[in-house]
Amino acid sequence: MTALSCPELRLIDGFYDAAESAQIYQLLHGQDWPENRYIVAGRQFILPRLQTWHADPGIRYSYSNNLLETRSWTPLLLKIRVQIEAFLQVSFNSVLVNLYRNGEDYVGWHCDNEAELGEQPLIASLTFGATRPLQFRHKQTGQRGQVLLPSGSLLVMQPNFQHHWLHSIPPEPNLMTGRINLTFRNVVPVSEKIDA
Ligand SMILES: [Mn+2]
Repeated sequence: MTALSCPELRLIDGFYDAAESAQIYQLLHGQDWPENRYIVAGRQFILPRLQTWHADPGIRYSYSNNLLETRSWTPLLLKIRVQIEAFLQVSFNSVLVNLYRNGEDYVGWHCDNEAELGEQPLIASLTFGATRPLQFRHKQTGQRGQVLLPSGSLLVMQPNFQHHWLHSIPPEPNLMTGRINLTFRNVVPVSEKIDA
């Protein structure tokens, strides 16, 4: 199964060209990365990747608040946000930055369906650095597929993708180079949730 047969995924290859992508990777890689050991309910666990979370003032996200401090936008992240918003005609108020340092880093099967993302979460996912496959698995049928995410590509996860599919980035033990992934999200502010 290819991404084209998963109608809830749209891949734009070369959203950034190779030179821009390499520069963005280097700049993001040089940011201050926090420790990836977390204490949850008194137990320590190690996240198999490094993460930072950046959001507009007042935006809270339970996933990140459990693990991560909220950072403000850097000029680079803001510039990319503006470009993605203009291209997709969608607004985002936050971005989760993931660094997969090499093929040992991964993310297990999950879907991004936290309540704060609202009923129709559209997520824009940018890749810089190593090409990794995003695997997906249908929640009901078990149907599986994958899409390769090259450096500079933009993957749009349409809202129903989170409803119907789980996704993962599996480990690749022989891969020595890193991948940085930006996932732009729109988190519904707490006050709007109360009013809704
Ligand atoms: Mn995800």
